[in-house]
Amino acid sequence: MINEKVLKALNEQVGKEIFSSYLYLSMASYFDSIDLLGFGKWMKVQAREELGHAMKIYEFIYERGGRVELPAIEKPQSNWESPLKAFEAAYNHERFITESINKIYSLAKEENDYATQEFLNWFVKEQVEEEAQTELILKKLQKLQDSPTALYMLDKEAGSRE
Ligand code: OFO
Repeated sequence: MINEKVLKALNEQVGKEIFSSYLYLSMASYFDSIDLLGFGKWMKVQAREELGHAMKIYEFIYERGGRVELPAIEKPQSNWESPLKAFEAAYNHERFITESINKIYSLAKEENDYATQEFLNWFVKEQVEEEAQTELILKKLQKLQDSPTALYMLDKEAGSRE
């Protein structure tokens, strides 16, 4: 049976992952609305991955004999000043998620919940990737210096994400 405090934190994390998906879908909609369809696609792929993260935790909770209770999901922001600002927000959001995973990890350690620590190792690794891939695009956007050609190229590159 899963530890009650850890279960509560995991349930909250399911909500955070679903919110991540919601936020990235909102960013996809922002990019599609300004005809940056490559970034729009990138964000849609990301939104799907986030739902996958939520489901991974969902299944783990049931494997451990817990009960999933979904929290309320807040409305995501729907507009950004620029592609750069949207990616800045995406990068900051990933850092927030990393912190949240780390906190659950610490809690599982305190509660001697070895199974959850083992389970969270996948997320710890995944967050390294998620931060890195978002930061890479952010850095490229910072270097554009308002060049529409460079933005077009970067949009095209982002659109190749499967
Ligand atoms: Fe972006 O990794 Fe889940 O939230």
